[in-house]
Amino acid sequence: MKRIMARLAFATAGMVAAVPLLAGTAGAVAQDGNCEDLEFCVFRQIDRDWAADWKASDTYYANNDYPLHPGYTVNNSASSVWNRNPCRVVLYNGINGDTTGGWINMPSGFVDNDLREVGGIDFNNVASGHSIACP
Ligand SMILES: [Ca+2]
Ligand SMILES: [Ca+2]
Ligand SMILES: [Ca+2]
Repeated sequence: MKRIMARLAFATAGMVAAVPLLAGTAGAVAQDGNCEDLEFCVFRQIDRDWAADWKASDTYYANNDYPLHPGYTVNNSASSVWNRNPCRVVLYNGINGDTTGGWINMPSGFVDNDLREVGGIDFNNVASGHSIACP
């Protein structure tokens, strides 16, 4: 299942070369460290432990700690992901939507429990932001 979804994500990655840069950090809803329906979540640990959860885009992880683990930055530390948002999410290696170091395109429902291998690449400990891209 994981492999199939990862392959799907990368099959579409080439078609979004011009990734829309959405305005990040809406921040209207507080993060609580619980990955719930409608949220996009990254996790510091493999197998989805230590969640950082969002309902909006955030292209700058350097000012985010894991809500239940203060002092542990989200930036360059995610090891698994779960997209529970109804829209596609693009996860960036770079801050402010920079795709230079790569990105992952994740349809709604996308799960990867170990970012050390996702779609043939190592995306462990590099994610620095995401955009939620609704049609
Ligand atoms: Ca939550
Ligand atoms: Ca942020
Ligand atoms: Ca990074």
